[in-house]
Amino acid sequence: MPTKPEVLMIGPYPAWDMEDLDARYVVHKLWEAADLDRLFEAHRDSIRAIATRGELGASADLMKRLPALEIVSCYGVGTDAIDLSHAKANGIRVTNTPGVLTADVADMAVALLLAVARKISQADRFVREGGWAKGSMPLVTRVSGKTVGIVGMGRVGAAVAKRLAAFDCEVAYFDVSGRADLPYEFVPDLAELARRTEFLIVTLAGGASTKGIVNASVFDALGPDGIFINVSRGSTVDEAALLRSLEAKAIKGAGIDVFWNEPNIDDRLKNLDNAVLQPHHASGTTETRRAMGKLVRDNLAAHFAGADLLTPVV
Ligand code: 8YV
Repeated sequence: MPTKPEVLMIGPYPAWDMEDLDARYVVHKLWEAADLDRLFEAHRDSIRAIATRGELGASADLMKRLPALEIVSCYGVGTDAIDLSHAKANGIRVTNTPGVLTADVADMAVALLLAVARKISQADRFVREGGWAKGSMPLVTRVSGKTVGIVGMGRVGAAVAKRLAAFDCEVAYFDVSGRADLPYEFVPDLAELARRTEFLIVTLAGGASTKGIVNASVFDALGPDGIFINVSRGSTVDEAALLRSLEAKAIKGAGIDVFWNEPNIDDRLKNLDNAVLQPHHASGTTETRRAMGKLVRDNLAAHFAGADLLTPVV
């Protein structure tokens, strides 16, 4: 019987994926290893694949410790935490999970916008804590028909735009270039987009080119009636500037799924009554996570069978 390929997992997947991976491969679980040096010493020449997650990635240092590494398969579309140039330079293939999570992430962007504008969390507490019996819920903000700026018109950005167009919103967007295939207005200056729109939704890819791109001047331009939503990566935002704007009510509110220091986020965020927080869970539905896991497993299987990868990045 041929020996099973060895795979290093950086973080766990749901049970249905773990069962399948454990059956097909010798799986080394980084998060369970008591002694990492011993794990690398014992298996450095036999680990041929890494299975990681979007937010966990794979650094060059990690890949360098595995000279037999052939492929990094990422459970997530964002590959900003994977050192792609190191992988490319060393013939290490990389796959991700595009497409299958687009709808859920776009749904979450709209859900967060509605939650912040309509104060869904506060209203829920108002009912549970007896406020309703004493008086009326304060008035909130309409979403339908407003102007929305989307920062990053990729797959997710386009799916958010489509949803908000159905809310009769007027959509404009910022990106490195305009898209001729879409009917929305392209605004090449991010602060200008923020100035012209009431809601700003970030759907950019993470990484060096977008780091801190949403900065203090963008929040100033968004202004006190503005609502900010981020379902991309925490790194795209100057989080200190966001905190200052929310604390000073220089913007109306924010819906945030992604942060700088996940999962140990800045405590100041937890004290804000004008922010709705999510635990990086925009793709976290059973349906999407099943599809993501299958894509990771199918990419690994294709690699070891010598077949074409389904969703190669590098
Ligand atoms: C996941 C993500 O939450 O797709 C991405 O880039 O960050 C998310 O879909 C993550 O990869 C799951 O751990």
